[in-house]
Amino acid sequence: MYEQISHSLLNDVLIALKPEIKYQKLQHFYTRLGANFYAIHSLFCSLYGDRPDFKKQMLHLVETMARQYIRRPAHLKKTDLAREKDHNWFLSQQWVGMALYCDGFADDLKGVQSRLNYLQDLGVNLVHIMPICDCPEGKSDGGYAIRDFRKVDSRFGTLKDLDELAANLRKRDMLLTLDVVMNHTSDQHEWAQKARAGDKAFQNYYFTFDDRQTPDIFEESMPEVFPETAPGNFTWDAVMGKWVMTVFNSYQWDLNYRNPAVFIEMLDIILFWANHGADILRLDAVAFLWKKMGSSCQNEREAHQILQLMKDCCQVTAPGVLFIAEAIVAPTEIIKYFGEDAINAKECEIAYNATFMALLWEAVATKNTTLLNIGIHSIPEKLERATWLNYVRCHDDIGWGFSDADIIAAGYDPQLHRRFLVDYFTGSHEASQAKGLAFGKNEKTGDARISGALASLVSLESALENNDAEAIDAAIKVILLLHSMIFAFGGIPLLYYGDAIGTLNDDAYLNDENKSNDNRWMHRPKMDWDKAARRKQPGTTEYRLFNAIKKMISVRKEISAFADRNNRELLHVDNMHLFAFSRFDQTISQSRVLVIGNFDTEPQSLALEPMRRLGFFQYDTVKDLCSGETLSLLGEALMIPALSFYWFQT
Ligand code: OTU
Repeated sequence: MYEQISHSLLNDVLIALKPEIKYQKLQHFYTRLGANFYAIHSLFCSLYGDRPDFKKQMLHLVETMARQYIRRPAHLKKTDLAREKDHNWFLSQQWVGMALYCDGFADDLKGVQSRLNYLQDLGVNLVHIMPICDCPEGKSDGGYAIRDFRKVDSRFGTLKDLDELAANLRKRDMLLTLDVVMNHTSDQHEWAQKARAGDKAFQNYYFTFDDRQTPDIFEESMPEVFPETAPGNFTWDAVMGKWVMTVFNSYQWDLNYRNPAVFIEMLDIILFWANHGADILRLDAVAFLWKKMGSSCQNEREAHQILQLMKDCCQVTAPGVLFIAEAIVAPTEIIKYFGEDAINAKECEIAYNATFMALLWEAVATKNTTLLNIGIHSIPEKLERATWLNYVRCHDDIGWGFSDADIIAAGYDPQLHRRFLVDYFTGSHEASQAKGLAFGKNEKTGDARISGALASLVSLESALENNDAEAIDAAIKVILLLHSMIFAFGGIPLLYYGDAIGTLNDDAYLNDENKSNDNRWMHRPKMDWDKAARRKQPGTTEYRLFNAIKKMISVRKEISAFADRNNRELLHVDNMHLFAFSRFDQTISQSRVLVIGNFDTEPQSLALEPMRRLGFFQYDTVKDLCSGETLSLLGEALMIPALSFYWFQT
């Protein structure tokens, strides 16, 4: 496209702006609009250019950005300017996150505010509050079936409570992350209600069909997300007399991004939450944004264009705000959600590192790191101004999202190996005391994922039941080992609430008819604050976990090599139980950290000579940053204790 077309369109749009926008002083807005307009226009044109009302939609888009810019509070505009100057601010090792349910963690938003000291005690300075928007009671999918995108659910409080919490977080230099559920709405959302009542304009917000003809074609190539509880991807709505696309639960209607009105509405919602103080927005289920017959309806090119366009538009109004891509897809696909390049096609600055998460769990089950090593190599290089969200557990199930080719390269049969993992974490394998449950079992494909709390999956629950001190020790070690990996790997570590005190599976969901058929609720507990208080009592499990994690966090924050500047080197060591990589800071010589984890239940040896050849271990001793321990390097090998890790300063 010629820039001239873009320039002349921009002029037309600016002339046509409503007087209440036109006569405001919006210097920074116009600078950014000018800088981003070529990209915005190109993307908008590629998605919606064939519509007769394209120009009108373009004007509507610019007005939406301008209105939200006018509403953007002055202090957030100041932050925008500061972050534009220091645009890599989020790559710093200072950031450590936690995801939590507002009600599970502390009843409501006011409660969360009263518990911020707990987070600060641990060292957490980025809080992801799980969805807080208004949802129908019951059919809420844990907040991901939204009835009103601009209203805080009354169970959690009010928008004013959120504003107060955001202000309080800012005073503490903590970041706020909120969800925007872009892919679907609740069937109780006003748009769905209007569609149901026969309003054609709103039926066009969704994918609605009179008969099964088109749905049947879609079904041929679309996988099922919740095969047990919500089989198929379409639901018959008797009132509307139509089929509607529902990829997730039957009460979650997929939004139709072929309609520019949907894009503009969602942009407005994104900017609404940006203006309420969210520093980071987690964009849910982004892989699903574009539906195309004959495809899996995931990771489509247009889904990426929608995200690029969202990013460009958000940068005009609220450039300090970051996006997290929640795309739990294959490694080669996840990477694309950062964007294809930093100038023309940037998307989300942050993405869930689902591959690393799944590989870590695989290493726990097999007690070796063959697949972990292979799988990590399969993650392509990311853009410079992009970072991972590294996590061990989250509110969802664990899916075995590594590639079959990698499983084969590791010497396993893909189907059997995936089955082994499910057996291992559900405790049906003889070598396992894990207490997870299979989730999303697909009878057709034989696939299954895993639900369960971290502590229960690493057998802390069974160990406590059996009062087995050795097994308790081992479980604690695994929890710490897993955290040592996400803190050191590169990216923002995201803890899951409850994990730092060893919270176990919670069965309460079984007594709630709205939750009992979704076992992900077993790891969405009500925080036990008496248990949390035991973190202060030496000798308790809570004390051991909390203080070790707290220590790791504080060490991480001091080591600039842990900032994510594509400064990781994966190391091949000749021991299939060890996982090793180094992190370095190019700006400071001698600043290199060697990270080693032993996933086996026996001590494992690391041969020193090959490491020396790589430039490590040049002296007779080496210091572990976390424990402060100094180890002798006089032998030929270094023993790495069972289920342990080191962060060596070399
Ligand atoms: C996301 O999930 C959320 O994290 C889930 O809690 C929601 O149920 C879902 O979207 C629908 O809003 O879409 O891109 O259990 O890993 O559904 C991946 C499967 C998603 C989840 C998957 C995920």
